Amino acid sequence: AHHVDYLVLGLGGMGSSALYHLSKRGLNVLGVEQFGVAHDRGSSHGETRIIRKAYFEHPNYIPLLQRAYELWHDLEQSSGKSLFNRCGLMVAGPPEGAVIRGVHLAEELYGVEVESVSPADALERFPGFRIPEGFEVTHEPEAGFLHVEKCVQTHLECAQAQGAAVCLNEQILDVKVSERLIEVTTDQRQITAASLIVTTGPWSSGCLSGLPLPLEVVRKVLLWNSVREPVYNLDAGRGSFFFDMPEGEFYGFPSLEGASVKLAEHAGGEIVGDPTHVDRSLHETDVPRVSRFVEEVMPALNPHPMRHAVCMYTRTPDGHFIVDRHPANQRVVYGAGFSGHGFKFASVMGEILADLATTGITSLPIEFLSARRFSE
Ligand code: PYC
Repeated sequence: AHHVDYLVLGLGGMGSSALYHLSKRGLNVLGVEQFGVAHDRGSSHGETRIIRKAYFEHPNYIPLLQRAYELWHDLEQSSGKSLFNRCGLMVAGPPEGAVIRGVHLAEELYGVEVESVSPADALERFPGFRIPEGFEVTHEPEAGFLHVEKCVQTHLECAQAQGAAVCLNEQILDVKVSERLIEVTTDQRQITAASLIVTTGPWSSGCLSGLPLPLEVVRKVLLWNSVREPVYNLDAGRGSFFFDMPEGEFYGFPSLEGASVKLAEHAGGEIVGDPTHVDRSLHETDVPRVSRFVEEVMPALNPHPMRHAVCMYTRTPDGHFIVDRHPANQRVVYGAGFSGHGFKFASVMGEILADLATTGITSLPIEFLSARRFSE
């Protein structure tokens, strides 16, 4: 069998970053990916991902976001690539809703910069949006979006320049973990490793079958709707947006090219049995909820999509990530269940996984992401 010191399985958002951080430390590391670089078969594709610090999901994420921001910046500096667009994020919802309250909690606890926007100012600052009556509007100027594929590609290119080995189009058939052995069988060979990092997204349960992780994979559809009036353009200063509507949570991005706006619903999604064979066609039922949101809130958009992409969320029961070590072998670490809000953390997750794999601990506060919470 081929032997390596560190083996990373899955080179999407999290794995490409883990490979980057391990190779940056001068370690002997190999990454194996079943598809290509920055492919569209998992959970790290579709042009854009929101990045923000006013983290309404839970304030425990904010220290990780502060580090994630630093690391995205470092990666931009060292690669010379522009990855993070600080176009800002508008959040709108009922003042007593969990989203708006969570935004203000982040402001109070961590001093995250958040502006309150009056209804009159919202009309002027966010043309093309019809804010529902009684909603509160906030704007986070340091938020924005990441160019998702470019982030993955840059982590991988830099990792390779630092000496990491990358094998693409190699399928994982079996992962054996015991106290004494880490052995991975692919469709091409056997690999033994002193340490293993599993970042296989929707394929995590398959790769960590000895560990019953409470993960559910869902099919998520991203839509691009054509623009009727040019009021959503990034180059005119427009930003990302997130709406906490009575019907659900809807989010989207400024128009990058002027012709369309990408948007989607955050909740819901059909359960995926086999992530390799998720249905990538557009179903009739994929459209109406987002169309109704567009008709109500974004009248300058066509309510019918001109293009779509299918992505997957890997959800945990509480919507929080799982980052931990394998109970049978502490040199096996994993990050899973990013539940549709993980990509912005990819930079810091790579660092955390590299810390855990090399020393067993990290100075970043991740206790709240431990798998123990499901057995306690
Ligand atoms: O993580 O900001 C986020 C997000 C919004 C919608 C889906 N994910």
